[in-house]
Amino acid sequence: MSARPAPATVVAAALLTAFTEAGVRELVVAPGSRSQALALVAAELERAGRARLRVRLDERDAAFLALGLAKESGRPAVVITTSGTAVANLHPAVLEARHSGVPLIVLTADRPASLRGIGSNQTTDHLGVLGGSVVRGFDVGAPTGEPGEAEAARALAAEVVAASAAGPVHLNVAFTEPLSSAWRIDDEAPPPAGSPTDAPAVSLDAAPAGIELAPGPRTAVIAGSGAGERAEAVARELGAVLFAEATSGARFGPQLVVPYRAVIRDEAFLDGLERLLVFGHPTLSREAPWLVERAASAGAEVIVVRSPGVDDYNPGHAVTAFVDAVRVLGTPDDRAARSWTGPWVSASRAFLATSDDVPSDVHATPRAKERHELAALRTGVSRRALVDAVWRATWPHDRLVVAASRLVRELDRVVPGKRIPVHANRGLAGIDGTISTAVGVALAQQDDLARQDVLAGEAPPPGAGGITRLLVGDLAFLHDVGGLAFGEGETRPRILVVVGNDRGGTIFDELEVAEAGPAGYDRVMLTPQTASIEGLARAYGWDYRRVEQLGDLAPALSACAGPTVVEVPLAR
Ligand SMILES: Cc1ncc(C[n+]2csc(CCOP(=O)(O)OP(=O)(O)O)c2C)c(N)n1
Ligand SMILES: [Mg+2]
Repeated sequence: MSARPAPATVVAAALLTAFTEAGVRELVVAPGSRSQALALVAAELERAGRARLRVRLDERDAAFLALGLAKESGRPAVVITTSGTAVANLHPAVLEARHSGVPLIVLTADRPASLRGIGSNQTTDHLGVLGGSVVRGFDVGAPTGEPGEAEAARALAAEVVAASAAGPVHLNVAFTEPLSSAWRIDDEAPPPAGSPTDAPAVSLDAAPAGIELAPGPRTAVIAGSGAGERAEAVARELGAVLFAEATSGARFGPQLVVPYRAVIRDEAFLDGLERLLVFGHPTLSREAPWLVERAASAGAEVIVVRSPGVDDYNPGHAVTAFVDAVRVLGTPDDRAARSWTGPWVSASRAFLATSDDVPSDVHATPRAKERHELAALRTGVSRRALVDAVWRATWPHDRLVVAASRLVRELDRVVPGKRIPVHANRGLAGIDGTISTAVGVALAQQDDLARQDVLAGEAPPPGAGGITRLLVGDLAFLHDVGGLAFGEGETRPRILVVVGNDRGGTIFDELEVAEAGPAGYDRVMLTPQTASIEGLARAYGWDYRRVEQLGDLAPALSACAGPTVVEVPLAR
């Protein structure tokens, strides 16, 4: 290497240090030659305690890991890759980030423009690959060592971080030989005081100006994925009923109505409804979009509270108003509010009381009850019992991640109110990248670096002592099995990957097509599988537990010393 630093490294250092100064803490690298300057600078930033670095072989996993880190931390996370198909592997996570408004920054290394379109090795149109899926794309020519390149790179990094407030951003940088040179952070000026922790984080739920609403009209609030606690507060302040999906982060409080599907179909409810508010992205029922259309056609006000960066939720184009935020003025009249919400909240309590797995007549005598309970503990685990146990085991300092599966629908149907943080990739509801996303959530939750005090003066994050649980089906588990891999020497978080193994995609069994039972249904829809979940877990160095009896489930879900797969066989 020459004594003069390579222009590639000068620009890589300027970009990445500027990212950290703008609030980025998490860097994820997948290996490659063209991206070496970026990767080596990232390693040096980690060594100096200026960022956390995770390394993943598979770019799809790297990108979903960054997605999970960004979702949980609310800060942009950066994923760094080389050129060619590596960039295409980022696409699923970029799409999910686009449709759920997550600040994901993808930084791809490229050959210079002069080598594109002439059959050069590993060269394609990177901006074209991700172009339709990012909120901004930047294409930067190869650094040549001209004065001012580092300053321009720093300004660009700040622009990229700002743009990521609305969703995924692509920064494509060309590099020519020499592709890197040695670089130590000590060569640079020290970071500005307080940086990077004092830098503004990009907030996923920034509260821009919105409308003011008064209690009075009989109101229902629907909370979809990403709605967050604000939806519950607004429902309470308005004296409204709250229909909160299990992945909304708003499924709690006195206004909550768990069996919301049935209530939405109830004529008495529909006749009474005067105003409907929607927070987040409802995806788990047909009833929510149906209600939007029905309420609007019956003359009710339908207000959607926008989520930054994502398409406005507008089933049947029926929504009457879109707003950025809601502020409630005044307090509801207690009697009027109770007469509106009372019947539905009572119906919810009755539903929860009777929807227990244990039939009520077994409580007849203590002996009978005891016998029944013993028998129940020895029975296999039902889907219902599994989702219930995972929900019960999770507390506010924990995190729950839920995959796209029949299990998330079961969870949404039955679990009671509980104020716990839940994540799910409901932007596009893919079964890809689920393990990687959950590992990202766990790492951000447990934030070891903050506890080691490397980033001076920072208090441990709220979830520091908790466990992340992922509830996932067998096919989604197999789809992202590579997500079980950790980079060498990296932090292994407390994460339980709970696999409901019904040996195929039984979500499709709930469709009309399954009832007809056409020839070939199992082969092409259910897609049966018999892989060894234990073998895969152990191959990646994870602990493994298998739970066959209900009585063993709760203990298996409460203990977690490190990455653990819990397999729960389920009947189809
Ligand atoms: C990337 C992607 N491919 C396909 C689908 C369609 N899909 C939705 S759920 C599912 C099967 C899930 O099976 P499993 O994970 O075993 O969960 P189960 O429904 O059996 O509980 C499939 C293939 C999808 N959502 N995303
Ligand atoms: Mg399955």
